[in-house]
Amino acid sequence: MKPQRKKDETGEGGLSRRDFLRATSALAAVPLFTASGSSQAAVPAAAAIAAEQIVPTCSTFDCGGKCDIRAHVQDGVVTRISTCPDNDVDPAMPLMRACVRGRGYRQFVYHPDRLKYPMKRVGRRGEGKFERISWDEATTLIADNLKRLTEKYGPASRFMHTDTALSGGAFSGDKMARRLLNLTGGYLESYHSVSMGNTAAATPYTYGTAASGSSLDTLSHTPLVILWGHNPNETVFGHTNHYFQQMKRNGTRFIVVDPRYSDTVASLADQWVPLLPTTDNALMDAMMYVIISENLHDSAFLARYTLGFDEDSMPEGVPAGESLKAYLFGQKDGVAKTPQWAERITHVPAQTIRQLARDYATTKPAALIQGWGPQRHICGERTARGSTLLATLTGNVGIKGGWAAGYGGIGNRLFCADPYSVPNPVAEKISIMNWVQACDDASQITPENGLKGAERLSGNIKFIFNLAGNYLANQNPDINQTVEVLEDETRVEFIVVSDLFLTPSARYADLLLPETSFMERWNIGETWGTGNYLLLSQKLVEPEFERRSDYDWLREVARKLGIEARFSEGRSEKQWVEHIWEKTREALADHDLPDFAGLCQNPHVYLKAPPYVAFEENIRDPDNHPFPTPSGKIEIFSKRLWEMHHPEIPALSHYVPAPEGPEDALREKYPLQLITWKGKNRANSTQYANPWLQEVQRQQLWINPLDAQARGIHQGDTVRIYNDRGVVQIPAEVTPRIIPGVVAMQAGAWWQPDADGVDNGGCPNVLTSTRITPLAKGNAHQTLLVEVAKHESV
Ligand SMILES: Nc1nc2c(c(=O)[nH]1)N[C@H]1C(S)=C(S)[C@@H](COP(=O)(O)OP(=O)(O)OC[C@H]3O[C@@H](n4cnc5c(=O)[nH]c(N)nc54)[C@H](O)[C@@H]3O)O[C@H]1N2
Ligand SMILES: Nc1nc2c(c(=O)[nH]1)N[C@H]1C(S)=C(S)[C@@H](COP(=O)(O)OP(=O)(O)OC[C@H]3O[C@@H](n4cnc5c(=O)[nH]c(N)nc54)[C@H](O)[C@@H]3O)O[C@H]1N2
Ligand SMILES: [Mo]
Repeated sequence: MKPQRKKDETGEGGLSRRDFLRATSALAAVPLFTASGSSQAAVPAAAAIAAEQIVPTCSTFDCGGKCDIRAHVQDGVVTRISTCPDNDVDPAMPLMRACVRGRGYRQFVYHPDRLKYPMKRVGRRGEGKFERISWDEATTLIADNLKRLTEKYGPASRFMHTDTALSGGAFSGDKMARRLLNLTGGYLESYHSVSMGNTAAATPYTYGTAASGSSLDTLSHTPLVILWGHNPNETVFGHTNHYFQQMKRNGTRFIVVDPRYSDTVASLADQWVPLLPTTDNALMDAMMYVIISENLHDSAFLARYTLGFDEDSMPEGVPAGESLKAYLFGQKDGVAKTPQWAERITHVPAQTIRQLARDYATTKPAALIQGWGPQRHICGERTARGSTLLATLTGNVGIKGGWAAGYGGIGNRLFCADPYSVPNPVAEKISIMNWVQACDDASQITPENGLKGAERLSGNIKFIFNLAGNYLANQNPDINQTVEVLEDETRVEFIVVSDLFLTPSARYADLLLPETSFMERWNIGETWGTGNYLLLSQKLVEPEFERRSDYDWLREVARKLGIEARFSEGRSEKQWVEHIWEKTREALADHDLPDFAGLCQNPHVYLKAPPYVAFEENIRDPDNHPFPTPSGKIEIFSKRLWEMHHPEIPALSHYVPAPEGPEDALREKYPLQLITWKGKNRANSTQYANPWLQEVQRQQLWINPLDAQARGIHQGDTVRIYNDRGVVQIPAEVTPRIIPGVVAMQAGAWWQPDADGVDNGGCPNVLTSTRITPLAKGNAHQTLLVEVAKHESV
């Protein structure tokens, strides 16, 4: 349910889309055309062969871009994937050419390992042994278990797992499964986006809302962009590549702050500033120290719009010495947050810090854009808020060409309507970080560690729907601990997984169902990040074998539960998609959208919204548009955080050493920090098995030559990466693209444990920790210490 989740988290959920719309839409007509005569001329019996159709469509996975892909379909088979050709480019629109993942979709959809039949577990849970059953048996098993477990344990024993693979589409099986559960008593919901939940929770303490992103077209004349732990060359995030490449050509200077020399550094950066992971706040603190001591801050802006900069602008009831200035100059702790101080912590040279601070503060406007990598850390909330303070100090909030914070989604984002959700009668919610505990011993979950809406849970999770997700095992932190709980069949009693492949999570299914792929279904693709358009995801080919869409079998389950009519409202999958489109047309009436038949003719619907600068009104007219914070101002110092009296949730977002960070004593045993990144060849673990994409990038451990040398590791050697939680074994890529003291591997590789539990797939979650972030109660996949050794020496 990512679109909803992101909508809610960015504070957009309660706002009518129409409130934001001020301009009309443009409809880029992209004809559905057939191949030219010349290509057919090469085929001898041209007349006997059905003409190739080139169908514009999009996938609905969870990567930020919904690219313009063109499927070549002939005789019911997708024969080739191409992308928007040069002669079909709408110059008024950002270009969304298919990336390497999009180009490889045929190898995903036609992969011989795809699941073909419904199957039920026959061995121990997790052993991976299944036998084929009929759909009738499968849906009876689901209906019977739902009835039995609900009667015995209540609806709050039913859980829908994180499943982002379909979150780029307006319609999906997981959305309809939630509907089914809600129509039959409800289910235990989880909150927190593992993607950006720490940013979403922290940003409102500065601005009153997390909806802090502007549209990228407002940056066309920004002379300086700092991408802070942001790698959009790979992660896309909407139209980033289109705009950033254009800006680069027009002379914008790009600086990238990242422990890794990412592909974005390679393609865009004029300067790379590597630092130790989790130390971003120290770098930010020192930048602020330089800016203030050199009088480069925007005093007029601070005086008019903010609270907490110095002792004269503090909220009432807070003792002296707590302002930003007092902290930076060490008024209380005697430590001035100088570049030298930060150099020791971050490993960024003091002179680089000074220059970075001066460049950011003296270039007007400047945009410091933070990705979500830095906030997927145990200190992620503070890092997210840190960038809001830098933007505030330099007066880059609410102005064209500036940038207020990390990506919170643009405030004028357009989504499809939601006519399918029904309220959940179960009030209690757990953090996504609590789910394993809720399967193991729910009595341990309290409001302090993540429970909302109740003081206690009534019992454990007994039933799990895991549809289009690999979070049951592969993507959840600390896999070994997770699967130990899942393997105990007396805890969770029934697990339904639907996927296209036998993934590491699917191995823990009691019932494993083969879903259709996006090419075999109807949907509407929605963007996230800074994209703002809708695309029809057309059904291109018929499903093969016994593959069925989740909605289709859910309908059968609903029938067996006696609620089919209420569940389906008589609509087929395509009819739901049509219905969603009609409701979207009503909600976006100003956009003059085509009807569904028109959409099928011209499947690319660009919703042109005017350039959007977050907080523009609050800055232009603060008297009538106060910030939605308690004080109505930008809160550099947050009294709400202050009142939490929590050492890891400071009222200012200053540096606090992270557990399993570079200052942890555990470094004696595990001296290297491990980070992961989202690579170009898959969306999380989706497409892991795609052979073309495996050729694009192998799963390797990036290790700096200094760290490799100290361990006798050479290029390509198999290395063991280990800590108290597990062992991973993959080849080493010895490269200066990673800062000394840090190693990195791509997220999303499939876990492949051998008999000793050593993972040969390169799944970082064998090593990651389940530590919960203090404010958001969220995930910290990126904060961990490991040691690395050449294979033979262990
Ligand atoms: N190709 C591709 N695109 C994707 C995805 C994918 O798997 N593949 N996944 C999608 C999803 S679900 C999401 S949530 C987004 C995620 O988007 P992001 O969270 O922004 O992506 P990441 O690659 O995790 O992190 C961005 C960068 O942060 C750096 N980083 C890590 N730790 C630190 C730190 O402590 N400080 C600093 N300054 N930098 C740090 C990493 O090296 C990385 O280059 O991407 C989406 N797009
Ligand atoms: N170490 C580490 N772990 C991480 C992260 C990290 O940065 N580092 N990032 C986290 C983040 S931000 C996210 S969003 C999560 C993502 O974790 P998940 O939400 O689990 O996403 P995926 O790994 O892409 O798994 C999606 C599954 O759906 C399947 N699938 C694809 N299409 C379909 C379909 O049409 N129907 C069905 N039924 N199945 C389909 C795919 O084969 C795949 O197995 O991972 C998190 N885990
Ligand atoms: Mo994500």
